[in-house]
Amino acid sequence: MTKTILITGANGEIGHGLIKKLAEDSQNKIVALDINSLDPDLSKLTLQFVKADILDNRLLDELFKKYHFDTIFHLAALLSTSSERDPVKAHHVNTDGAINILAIAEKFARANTKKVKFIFPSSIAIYGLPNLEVKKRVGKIKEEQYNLPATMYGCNKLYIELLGNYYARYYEKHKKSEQYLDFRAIRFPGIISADTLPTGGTSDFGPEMLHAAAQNKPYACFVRADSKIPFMVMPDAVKVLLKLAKAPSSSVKHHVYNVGSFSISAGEIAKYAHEINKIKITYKPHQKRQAIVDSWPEDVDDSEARADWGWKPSCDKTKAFEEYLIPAIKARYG
Ligand code: AKB
Repeated sequence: MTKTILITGANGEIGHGLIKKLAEDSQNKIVALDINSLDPDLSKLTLQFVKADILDNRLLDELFKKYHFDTIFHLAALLSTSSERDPVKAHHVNTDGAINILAIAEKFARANTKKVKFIFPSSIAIYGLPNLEVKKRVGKIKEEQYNLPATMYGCNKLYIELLGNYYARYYEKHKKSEQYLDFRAIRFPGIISADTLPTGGTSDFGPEMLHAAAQNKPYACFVRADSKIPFMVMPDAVKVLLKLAKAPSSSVKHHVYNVGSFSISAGEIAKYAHEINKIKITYKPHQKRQAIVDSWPEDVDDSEARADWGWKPSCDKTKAFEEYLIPAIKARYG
């Protein structure tokens, strides 16, 4: 059956992987929205590309009227480091952008008596561990623990999770047995892609180090070697978004899930980078960025996602580096 899908922030890292995967099924009609131009090879995979601001309500309204979206992947956001540089702007882009689109999606779902799926990439940034001792002790964090973010980005993501929950439940109340806005969120770890580099995140030291090695450039890492957080490779990030979007409502028992793959320190990533090229890697911790990474959990407990809708990453740590990242990044830079 044909599905119309809206992807916001389509030209970002996840957007790249997601558009390519969704376009493999000709039944998926993709409308992509981004404030920047979309790469031409992606643009041709979409029904329409709209260059616009996520805060442009009138335009969003028109798009909903025209396409009657079945599913929305709301990817548009400023990442954690960019958000710390301009917290007020981050608040506007991240939370105002989200409430606009949530409210419009719900309005159209209700007006057309049609269920709309809203898939939202939240983040491990919603967690805020008070110190390294607690971080070590907690280990694999559960969804309900330490929801006290240290960053504006984390606050924004946590609030959007709550907004999604609000809109989904609010409309349950208004139309007893039907839930129009089907809000589903994933708390992503850091993501590493062989094809693209992130901009403005704090988990960026992982992908940056590997891509620097492939270009034979020295790398000054902005966190200590022992800084450890969970990561996932891009193909698994796309896989989990699609898996959650496809899961039957009966198996999605919560609005928000942790999803894990592997946990790794900057020092361990450096060892893998050296398998690409023996570049010089130094550690020059940036006070604010280090504090952000220290406040994020070492790993996530994703047993709910595994039990409820069968989440299972394709890559463990060894497979992620030896079979995907190292060969693909080497190939990318020749
Ligand atoms: C960031 O570093 O801001 C993101 C994230 C962990 O959500 N990659």
